[in-house]
Amino acid sequence: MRYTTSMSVSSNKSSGTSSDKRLFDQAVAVLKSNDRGHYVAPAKDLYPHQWLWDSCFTAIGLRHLDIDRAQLELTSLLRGQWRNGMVPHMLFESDGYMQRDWGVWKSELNPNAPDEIATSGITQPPMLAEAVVRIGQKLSLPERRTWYKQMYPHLLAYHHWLYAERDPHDEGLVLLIHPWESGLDNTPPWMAELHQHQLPGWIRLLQTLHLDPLIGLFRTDTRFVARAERLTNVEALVMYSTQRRLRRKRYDINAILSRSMFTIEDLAFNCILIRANEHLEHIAKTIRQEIPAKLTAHMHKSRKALEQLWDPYGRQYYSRNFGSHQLLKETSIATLLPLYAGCITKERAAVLVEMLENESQFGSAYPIPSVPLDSPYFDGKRYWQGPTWVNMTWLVIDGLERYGYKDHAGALRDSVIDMAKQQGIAEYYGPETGEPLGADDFSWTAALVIDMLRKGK
Ligand code: 9WN
Repeated sequence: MRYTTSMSVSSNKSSGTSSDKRLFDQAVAVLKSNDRGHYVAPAKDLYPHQWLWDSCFTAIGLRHLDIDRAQLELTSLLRGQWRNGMVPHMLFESDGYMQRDWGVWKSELNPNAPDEIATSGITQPPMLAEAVVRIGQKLSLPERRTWYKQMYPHLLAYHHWLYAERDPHDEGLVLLIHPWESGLDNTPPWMAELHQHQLPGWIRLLQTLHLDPLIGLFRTDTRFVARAERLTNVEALVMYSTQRRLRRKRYDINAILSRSMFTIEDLAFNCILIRANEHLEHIAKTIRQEIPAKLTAHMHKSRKALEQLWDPYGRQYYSRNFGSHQLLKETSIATLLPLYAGCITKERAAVLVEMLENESQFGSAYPIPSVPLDSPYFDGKRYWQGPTWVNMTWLVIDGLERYGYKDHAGALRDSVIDMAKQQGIAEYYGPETGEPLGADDFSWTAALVIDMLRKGK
C-alpha cells in the first residue's frame, strides 16, 4: 500500500499546522469564489448550475464554516424537488449562458416538475440524507430536531420515489436510466454497455464514416477541459441523444421503461441509497416519527439485495443490467462502495480492502483511482476512467472506519491532504502523478478537504 509510506513522511504530521492552515484557507477561498449566494456552483465555467450530490458534499464542508449557509445549500437544492418526490440532478438559474441548458431539459414537460425553477429530469446519487445528518451533528439536540423535522418529509418523499419509480419489480435495487444519474458518467460498466448495446444505428454510421470529429465542434465541455480528459465524441453524442429520448418521453418512467435503453442497477448508487436509508432511520428516530411500513420493507430488502450483485467468481460486487440481470463485470471505484453501504460481512469487506491495498489495482501513489490500474479501461487522465476523485475517497474512508480499518482511513485522509497541499484544489487528480486535472478550484474537493482537515468532526 504505497500511501502508507507517503503518510509516514507526511508534512501533515511533521511540519503540520501551518501548512494545514494554508490549505484550509485555500479551500475556504474556493468555496467563497464559487458561492452564488444560495448555492455553491461546482466550478466556475464548466459547472455553473446547482448539482444534487455536489451540493450535499459541499454542505458537509460548509457545516464547519457556517451552519446556516450549510443548511441553505440543502434547502435551496430542495427548491427543485418534484411533486412526485424526485430530487433532480441539476437546477438551473435563469441568466444568459445557463438558459441554454434549461432549454435542453424542458422539465416543464412533466406535470410533476416544480413551477418556480427549471431542473433536469433525472436524479443523482442520493447523498442528501448523509448531508442532513452531518449538519445535524453540528447542532444542539433541540436545533437538530427542528432541522430534521424540516428535512424529513423531503427525504421520505425522495426515498419513496426511488423505490416507487425505480424498483418496478420490487427487487430492492433501484435502476438508473442515464449515465449522468450515476454521477460517474463514463465509468467502465456504463461505457461497456454503451459501446456494446446502446449505440443507435445513426451514431454507429457516423463512427464508421469517421465523421465523429464533427461532433466535437458542438461540444461546450471541451472548451474548458482538455478533450483527452472527457468523454469521446461518440460517447458525448450518446449522452445527449439519450437525454433527448428521455425528454421526448416527458420523463415519464412508464413510457421510458416500455422501450428502455440504459437501465442499470448501479452499484455505487445502490450502496449510497442503502446508507442513506440508515440515515433516514436515524432521523426518524430522533424526531420520533415512524417511517411508513411500505418504505421500511423496501429499505430492508435493499440491504439483502446487495448480495445479488456479488460475483463469487470475480470475488467482488458489480452493477447489473436491469433487463437481463447480467452482472456488468467491469471493476471501478464503485467496487469499493459496499464498504460505505455498511451492510456487507467483515469477510467481504476484507476482500475489498485487499483490492484497495493492491498496488496493481487501487493502491496507486495518489489513491484511490476511479478505475484500477490493471483494468483495460484505465486512463490516468480521463474523468471517471482512472483519475482520483476526493468525494469517492471520502466515502471509502467512511466505510473503512466503520469496518475498523482506522489506519487505512487515516492514511487515505493524509494522502488527500498532502495531494491538495502540493497540487491545489482540483476536480480530479492523476492517480500516479498527482497532477491536478479537470476544472480548477472545484467545490466538493474544497469542502471535503475542509472536512478531512477537521477529521469529520
Ligand atoms: C453531468 C458537477 C457534475 C458531477 C458529476 C460529474 C460531472 C456532469 C458533466 O459534473 O457531470 O452531470 O457535465 O460531466 O461527472 O459527478 O456531479 O460537478
